[in-house]
Amino acid sequence: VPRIDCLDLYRLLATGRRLGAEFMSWSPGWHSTEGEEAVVVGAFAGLRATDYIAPHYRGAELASFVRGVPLRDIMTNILGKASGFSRGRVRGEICGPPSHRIIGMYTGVLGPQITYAAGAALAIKLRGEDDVVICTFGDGTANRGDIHEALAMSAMLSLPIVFVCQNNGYAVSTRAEHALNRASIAERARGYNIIGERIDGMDVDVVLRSVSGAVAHARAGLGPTLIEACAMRLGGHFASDDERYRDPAEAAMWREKDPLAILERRLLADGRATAETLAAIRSSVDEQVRQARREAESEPEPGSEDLGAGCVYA
Ligand SMILES: Cc1ncc(C[n+]2csc(CCOP(=O)(O)OP(=O)(O)O)c2C)c(N)n1
Ligand SMILES: [Mg+2]
Repeated sequence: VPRIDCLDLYRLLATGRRLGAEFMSWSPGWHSTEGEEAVVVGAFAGLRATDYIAPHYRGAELASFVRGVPLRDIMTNILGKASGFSRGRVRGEICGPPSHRIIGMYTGVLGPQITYAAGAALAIKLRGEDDVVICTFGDGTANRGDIHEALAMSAMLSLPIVFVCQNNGYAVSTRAEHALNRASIAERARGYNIIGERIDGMDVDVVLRSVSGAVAHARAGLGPTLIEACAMRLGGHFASDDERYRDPAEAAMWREKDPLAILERRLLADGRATAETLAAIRSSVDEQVRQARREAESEPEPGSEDLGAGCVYA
């Protein structure tokens, strides 16, 4: 397991939570990562800078932050500013900057990104490098054909890739249990003769440990792993979802296992942090997000020159 300072992990989780709150108030269409921060942080925090990531759209803003993209850049891109790395052309959370080796979705279609990730893993193998690719996707997206194509090819060619299903219990209003016929996604690994593991996605230490093992396996040339990280979408599908399709008691029950609270309780119990230290981290995160928002808001909107010749239209 990579050595990551436990307070740094806490800061990453807290930044994810705070960023989500910021975007929820900004747009009624925002898809919140609340409850799934441990999956995103645990999946991406232990990587080398030269590894590639292809993050699921829900949590992609946090994935960029974990990769070291400055908050201000994440913010300008999501607010659609001309200075954002997509210059306001693509929905800002679904494509991180390629400079940080982030493979985006580039359209709203869920699934194809998984095959882009397998393609990146093939490129690494053909070049004889020892980088790895981590790809995350939702439980709903797991029922697309793309994942099977990517698994089949990655298993056959022993590609250096880790597939992490971010199972948050729902695809919009469809329960994962129902859509998956009460089966486990991790179990599918057996059909491809690769390792499959179903883990607690609310505990960042568990996710980090499991993904690190799979990364070491992939780096050693032993091929892909399929991890199913079980978490819960604590809010609606998007900010304005009235969630009439589920019992409010469900999310309330899962809130007891809030990934921030789990880490917080552990750090306090082990004496690795005091309540004051953690509160100070949360307030510095709060200030950084506010500052990034202020700076991003003052950036200019894209103009027709950002859509003209050489850009979107030839
Ligand atoms: C191919 C495709 N089908 C349908 C949609 C519409 N859609 C957007 S988000 C979403 C839910 C996806 O569920 P899941 O993969 O579990 O991700 P989650 O939203 O739970 O993070 C759907 C169906 C889409 N974007 N792409
Ligand atoms: Mg889902």
